[in-house]
Amino acid sequence: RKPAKAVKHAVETAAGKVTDALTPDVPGAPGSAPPTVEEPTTPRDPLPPKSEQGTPDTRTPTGATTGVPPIAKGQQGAHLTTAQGARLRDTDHSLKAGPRGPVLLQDHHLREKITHFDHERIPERVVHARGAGAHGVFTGYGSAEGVTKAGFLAKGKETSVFVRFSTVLGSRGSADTVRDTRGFATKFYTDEGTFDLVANNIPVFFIQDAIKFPDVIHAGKPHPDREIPQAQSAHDTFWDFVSLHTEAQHHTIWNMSDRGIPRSYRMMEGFGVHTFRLVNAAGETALVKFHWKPKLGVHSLTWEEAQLISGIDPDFHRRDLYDAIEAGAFPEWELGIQVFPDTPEEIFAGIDLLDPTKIVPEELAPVQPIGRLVLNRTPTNFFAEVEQVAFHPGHLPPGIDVTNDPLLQGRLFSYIDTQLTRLGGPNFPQIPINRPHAPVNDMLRDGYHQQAVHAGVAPYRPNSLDGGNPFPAGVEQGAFVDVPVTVAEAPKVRANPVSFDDHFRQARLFWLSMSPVEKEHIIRAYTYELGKCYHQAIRERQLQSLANIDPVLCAEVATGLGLPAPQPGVPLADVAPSPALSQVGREWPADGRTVGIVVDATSDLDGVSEVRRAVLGAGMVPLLIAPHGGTVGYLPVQRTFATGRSVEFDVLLLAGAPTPAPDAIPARDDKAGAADSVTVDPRVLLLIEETWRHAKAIGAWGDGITVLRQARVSGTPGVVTGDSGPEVFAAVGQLMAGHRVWDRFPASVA
Ligand code: HDD
Repeated sequence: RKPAKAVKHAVETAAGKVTDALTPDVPGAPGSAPPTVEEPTTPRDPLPPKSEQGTPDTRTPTGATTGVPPIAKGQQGAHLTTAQGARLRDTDHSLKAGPRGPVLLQDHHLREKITHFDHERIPERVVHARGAGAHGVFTGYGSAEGVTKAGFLAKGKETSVFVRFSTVLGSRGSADTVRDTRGFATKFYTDEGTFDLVANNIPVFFIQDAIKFPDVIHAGKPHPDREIPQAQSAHDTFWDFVSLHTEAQHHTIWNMSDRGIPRSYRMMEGFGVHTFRLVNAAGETALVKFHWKPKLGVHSLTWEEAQLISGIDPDFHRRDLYDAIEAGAFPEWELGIQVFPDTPEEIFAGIDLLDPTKIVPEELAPVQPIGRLVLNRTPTNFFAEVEQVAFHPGHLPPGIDVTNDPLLQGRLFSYIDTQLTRLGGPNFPQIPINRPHAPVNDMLRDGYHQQAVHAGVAPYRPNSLDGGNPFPAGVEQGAFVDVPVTVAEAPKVRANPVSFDDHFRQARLFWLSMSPVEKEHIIRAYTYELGKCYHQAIRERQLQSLANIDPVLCAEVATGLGLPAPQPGVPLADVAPSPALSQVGREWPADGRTVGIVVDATSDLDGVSEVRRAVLGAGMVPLLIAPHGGTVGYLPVQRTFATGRSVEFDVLLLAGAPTPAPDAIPARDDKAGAADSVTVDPRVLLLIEETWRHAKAIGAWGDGITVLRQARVSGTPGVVTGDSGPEVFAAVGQLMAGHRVWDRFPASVA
């Protein structure tokens, strides 16, 4: 593990005090290191090449490694040139007939520069437009060898990967923390061909048949007349769809749960959703579902945090991913599989494995770990890598095959089709980020943006002109062989199996598996979203679905909407809860969490310095929040009362009692601190109020204890005090393992 960035920048003085702080993520922010950029002078030697910035290798020879082009390019040569390589004398003035005259059409550089700029954008993805990505490495455990011959899962085998996380509904510039499903797409550059596991953070999907995908997305996207709301499901068309297509109810209850607002991409599970078919070296098959399990556990924001962050830091998740990797806190997941026998019925424990709206509870089929993913490198160029990466659920290596899940079957068509428009033609696999690491030897030729200069005259086979090459491979040469599954003789129909008709059982299973506080959040989310709908009929129809899931859920939401709760329209399913679905009640590592420390000139600075060291030592990030930028004593400040907001911190420590600045917004009367002589800056009181409301731990020592009293939170759950900073941080650290102080949330339902 790399030393944390924070550690890298910390400087110890002779007295052993930490004098420099974590480099803030905003360049030029208080406390950041002074800029080291040199003023432009004369041509300099090119910088050493960065492999990712090289000119793409335009050949596709056998055995070529791809995605890591060799030659340097981009702001690294000494002299500016045109796209044709002619050196330029001036790029700031267009060619004119005299300094005050008209611009001349013959100015090629002007036209080339503007034309290229005019075409810099490509169409955003029709779904999952907003995302962030990172490179990493996957290491197989070897534990899957009994069920699949896929070489990248062999024990100790390392494979390069690229992962892109995303939201579904919003545009490219939308906020990260909206309530939505998250995409979790992984490209494994295996030696046997690329494997794309195009997953989500929710294990089921809205619809059972891909033919409805345009419909559900039209319903979720902004209304076509005003193009609002952006990146939201809280509007009429979404709820119109999900209340009319009740197969969507299971996915929707996951969206309304805390899973819809993850704390970080690093703290999300991933699910392949569909059942896949694996085949081992002996040709035996098994059905499986893929799961990603995050090392840091599954954690979420509160809805109010998510909403505040959408304004305060719309790039919250993108920043978090980037910062964690740069700091050496590499995000990690285990890949696991649930394994089911490949029977002709494709049913396990009564659950239809071809129905993508159903899970198999982990209690019935445990998730067996088969490998580890570590993300350890941020992209060099967002457009080239994150924007241009193209996934496809049909990119499969030998040993992994598809099933007849009708949603998966439709996806197999859609992903290649969408790239033709988005990436401008059929040669997108030649874009560096998409190039397989396995040797490519295809007979695909020509087309827009062809990068290869194919030699030879016979791109067909058999041929006698190019030596007969290429030859088909057999199983012994590692060929992908479609599993010869028997297809039942059946009439051609537009219909689903009857087993797909059960739309409420598993939504109820999910509801019953939640802790009281998670249930409360679900109730509030439904009440909020339906409260944003304009049409009464849609609310009433959705309430009917909630009644079919659970009468308590329905009654609570109905009360919030001021509507009567309908009776269940179907018999309530008799299901056992699945404890594995709850996010509450376990303890997890707190790596990479952010600790806000309020200080002022009167604070115990040596104590603060010690706490900073302890926080860094625990793999977390300390951020000092002070009345002003610069330094407090010898300690550099990262956030001021003007720039800091509670949502950025996972916990808050108070080491001082900052008094209001002359221009501060006056404190509310009821917070005026009647009991204490010192009046605390109201922005600090707001920090505490929000931190408390969002059920995050708070700690204080010294004068900070006075502040707790003024904020009227002393003695409440998850608020700890002590004689020294390190003592308080140790107690707060324990609370962080549970993610939040759950006792602080009201829970009206059992
Ligand atoms: Fe999809 C993108 C995940 C159903 C059609 N999908 C896309 C991405 C993810 C998923 C993570 C973003 C990939 C990236 O980062 O570039 N999609 C899923 C999952 C599904 C699912 C887990 C159900 C289990 N998708 C689905 C269906 C269809 C599509 C049923 C169409 C019939 N999805 C697309 C697409 C996208 C896409 C239009 C948009 C951009 C792209 O493919 O490359 O083809």
